[in-house]
Amino acid sequence: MKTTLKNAGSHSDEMIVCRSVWISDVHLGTKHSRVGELLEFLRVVDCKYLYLVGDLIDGWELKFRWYWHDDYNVLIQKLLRKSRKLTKVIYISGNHDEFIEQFMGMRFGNVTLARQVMHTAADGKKYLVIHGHQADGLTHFNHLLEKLGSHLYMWILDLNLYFNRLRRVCGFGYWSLAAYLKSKAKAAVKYVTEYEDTLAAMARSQKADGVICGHIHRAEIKMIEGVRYLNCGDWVENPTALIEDFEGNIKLLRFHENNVLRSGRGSGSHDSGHSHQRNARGGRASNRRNNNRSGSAAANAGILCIGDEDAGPAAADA
Ligand SMILES: [Mn+2]
Repeated sequence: MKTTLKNAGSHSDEMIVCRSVWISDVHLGTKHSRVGELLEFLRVVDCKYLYLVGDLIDGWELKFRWYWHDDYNVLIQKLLRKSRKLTKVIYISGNHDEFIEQFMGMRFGNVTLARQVMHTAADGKKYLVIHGHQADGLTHFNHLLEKLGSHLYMWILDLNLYFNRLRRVCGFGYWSLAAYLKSKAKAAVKYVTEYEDTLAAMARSQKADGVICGHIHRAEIKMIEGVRYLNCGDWVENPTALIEDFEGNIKLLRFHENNVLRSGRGSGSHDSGHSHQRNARGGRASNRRNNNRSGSAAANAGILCIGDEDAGPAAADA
């Protein structure tokens, strides 16, 4: 898995310069975490806001069986290094890394920890950024079932690994058993729909234009009754990321099994944004927290607001 992104599609040798990046569900601590590919991605991406939308570290799995690869340290160092430079790194807690919640309010380098934030895109649109497991409590999952499900899921991924080795030997391409099972199981389909609707409702209740989440390992961009629903997927099964360009367009990138980063579905139509080379750099404010400067303070009281300092038509100096 050493192929680089340099020969990825038509953007050869280019950096992906963009305003924001969202990734989630890296699940460090499980052997299925695609850290190598994530490092490749982070090497070529240059952004102002980097969101880790929960489940970066899999505390459940680590508690069960300690597994810490050398690459994990490289990844953490890379994230910290980015946060010391020009990237604001925001680490949102998920259900597998709830333990970070006890550190809320503390600083790790320049990394901001939060349960949820309100992101203002370059076009002034507001997005609630949240891992999404909070919606489970509102549906029908209980905690025990959830943990059981999580182990079953790991087991299916194990099975998937062996199965795909066999497929490769026989000359077939990659095929995800987990994705297949999820698409076939009626309960899973119902769960996903309920999940998406609940998240969209959460965004609506906070007067946001959309929601950006993770948790269900299913990358997606769609409209749900007037609210944009964006799920940044995962780095376990199908590595994906959401990226925002300097005009506020958000699109999905899929980092495929064959190591090609391709643009996926999504309403954002721009290419990877390198035509807007660094035009937001000049206006970069310091790394101070900017939760005190919100034009929509009434609607978003108590929630950390990020990105509003350089958003809106006035700030988009393209
Ligand atoms: Mn999760």
